[in-house]
Amino acid sequence: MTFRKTLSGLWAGIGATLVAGAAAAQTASLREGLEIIGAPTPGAIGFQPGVTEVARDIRALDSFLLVIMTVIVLFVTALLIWSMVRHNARANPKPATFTHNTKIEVTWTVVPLVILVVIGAFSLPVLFKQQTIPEADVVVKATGYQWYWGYEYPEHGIAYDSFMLQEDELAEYGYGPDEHLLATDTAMVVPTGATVVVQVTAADVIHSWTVPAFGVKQDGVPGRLAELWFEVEVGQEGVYFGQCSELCGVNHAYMPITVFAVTQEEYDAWLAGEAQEFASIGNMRAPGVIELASAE
Ligand SMILES: [Cu+2]
Repeated sequence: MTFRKTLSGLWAGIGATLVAGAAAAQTASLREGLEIIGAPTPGAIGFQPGVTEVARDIRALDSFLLVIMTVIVLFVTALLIWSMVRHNARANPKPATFTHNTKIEVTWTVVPLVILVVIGAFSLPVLFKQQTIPEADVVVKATGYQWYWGYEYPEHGIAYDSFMLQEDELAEYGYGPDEHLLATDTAMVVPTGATVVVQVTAADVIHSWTVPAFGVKQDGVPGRLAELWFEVEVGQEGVYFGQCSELCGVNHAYMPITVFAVTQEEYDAWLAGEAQEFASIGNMRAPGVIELASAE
């Protein structure tokens, strides 16, 4: 580890401690009124609830593909069984000698082609919807670090880091033991009913910002600024969890993502409070973060 890195780590530590104190108070008060919606359920095999249009589209696409896959599996299995019964050595002692059948060959080329076109016709619009970034109401920058996430609200001069809570810290922040490995000390806060654009990047290695209930996943690549968007439906105010989804080192499993989706009024109040807290501590930031920001 170089001296600069050590120094930057120290600064990050001091900054994080001060900011965590301020942000934790804000976060704790927001947490009280929020139900946990986007979380994994032990033993479940389905998706987490989808609270954005894209997430619901993805779930619909998945159900649609499951139907097509089931039909194909049943058809192929039936064909195999029929062929084993009908064409085994006992039932069919003298095998046929022909090697080509134009009708069948055309059929097994055209039918899969049609199936793929049908699948594409339903999946490409969802992909385009996901990848076409609309005009943002709220912009948040998410930076992946080994091993935590940093959030910035560039329009409001707010920046803080978000660390996973240890088991003995959960209760203090309003979480239960089930939220261990999911809950973080601070959270990304977004309003419902607004288009949120998240700029995703990373400071060291590749990470990936993912929240299943929003139907979003985007790699954060050092030196690049990628974007994703979501709009949490009004009425779906709650806590949503995600995970870093790109293997990024030894503590990859310990850099979860917490998002609070709150009403516009709560969001505005939080912004005002956060901005004040940051002004009062003189916008202390880790030099590493400042370098990254000014490099853009
Ligand atoms: Cu990671």
